[in-house]
Amino acid sequence: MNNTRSTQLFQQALQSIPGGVNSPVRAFRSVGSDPLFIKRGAGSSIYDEDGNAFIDYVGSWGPMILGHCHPKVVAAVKAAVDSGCSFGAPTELEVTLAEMVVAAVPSVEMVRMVSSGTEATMSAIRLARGYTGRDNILKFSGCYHGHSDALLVKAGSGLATFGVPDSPGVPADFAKHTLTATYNDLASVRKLVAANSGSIACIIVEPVAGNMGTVPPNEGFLEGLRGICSEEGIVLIFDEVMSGFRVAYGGAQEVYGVTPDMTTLGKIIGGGLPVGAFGGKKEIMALLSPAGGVYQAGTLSGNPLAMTAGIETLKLLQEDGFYQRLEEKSAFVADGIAKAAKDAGFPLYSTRVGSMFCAFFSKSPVYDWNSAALCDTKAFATYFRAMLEEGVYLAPSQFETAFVGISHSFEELERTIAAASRCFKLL
Ligand code: KE4
Repeated sequence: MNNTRSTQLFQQALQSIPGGVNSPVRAFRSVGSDPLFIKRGAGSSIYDEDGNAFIDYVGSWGPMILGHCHPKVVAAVKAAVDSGCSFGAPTELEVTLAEMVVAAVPSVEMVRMVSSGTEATMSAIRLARGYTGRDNILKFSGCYHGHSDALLVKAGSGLATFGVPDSPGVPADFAKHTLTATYNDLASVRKLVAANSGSIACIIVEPVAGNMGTVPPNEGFLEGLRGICSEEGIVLIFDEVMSGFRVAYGGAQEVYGVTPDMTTLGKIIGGGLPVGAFGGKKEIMALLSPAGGVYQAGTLSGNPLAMTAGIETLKLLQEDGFYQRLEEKSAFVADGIAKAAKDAGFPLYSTRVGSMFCAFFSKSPVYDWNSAALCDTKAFATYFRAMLEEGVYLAPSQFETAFVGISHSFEELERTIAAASRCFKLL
């Protein structure tokens, strides 16, 4: 594959951007390759600066559930930009998207818009601390909730890829307020809660973990967290930045029937433009400035272009049969890749929740960070590079999720499976 232009651009980028990228995982460090510079996307495909075409399973890490450049989203944003990019004042668009989120997500009675998932989780935690008057928080190793200091403690995405579970620059005094339990292990949660009784403000969890690869919740895990939080007066936060509007229109909380006290969102609700959000019970959200004393703010929060892209995207997700069609496509490709590995005699542990799926290079089941970390990341890197040569763009890390979009055709899914079949035989 010719990637001359990407190589030139990467060398140029390295002079002015740390690591040559604006987000670490994009650097392809864990797959032993230089990143490709993408020129454009269209539907389920992306095209790099050398003209190579790829079937895209990253989809901007989740937002592009409709595929790239959906005509209705593009048209709406083009029209919106003619009215202005940003006012720093309330607009009707913010009310419209807020009402769509409230109508869709069971736990959300009120919602605040921000500009990233990191802002959403950071703010939700501050609000939970303000609501409970407690300082400690509890998260799960292998889960990633963005890069605010309190959450860069055994984070799952990015840092896990680099095998650096804690980040330099996070003061020990901050990290000590973050307790870390084991995903899918309620006993580990109960132990920490008992040892810190009355001091935990919130438990934040990815209801479907997507940042150590895709790890579904075990039967009873989410219900167990709900019970513990209700008993202990702990705010249960579902971080649905990735799973929200992805695994169902109402997110994982609709799929599993467990309602948290707060939910964080991002990615899909911006339709590819920068949006995050946090919402929940009115009695909690009422404490948020300027209604209450818990401060949070943002110059571009509720940005009209981002709101427009989000509104148009959510409208299209409500079309009859959307999630059923997405489920059929997702099952087809994930099962096809799993079968290709099996037929090649290659050990793979496959997981999928809706249109989030992962091929773990592991002989044994993956159900938490410790089991995910045993994956053969070298073999994954070889597979990733081989799939790229086949025109299939996967997430450049074993510890990420692959996303199917509604614009992926069955012909492309079949091509993906055939490519995987050839690649597994190389390993
Ligand atoms: P952002 O700040 O990147 O918008 O959102 C942080 C975040 C919060 N919560 C969950 C569950 C997330 O998955 C994320 C971000 N996801 C990663 C993908 N693993 C973004 C990709 C990147 O870091 O470049």
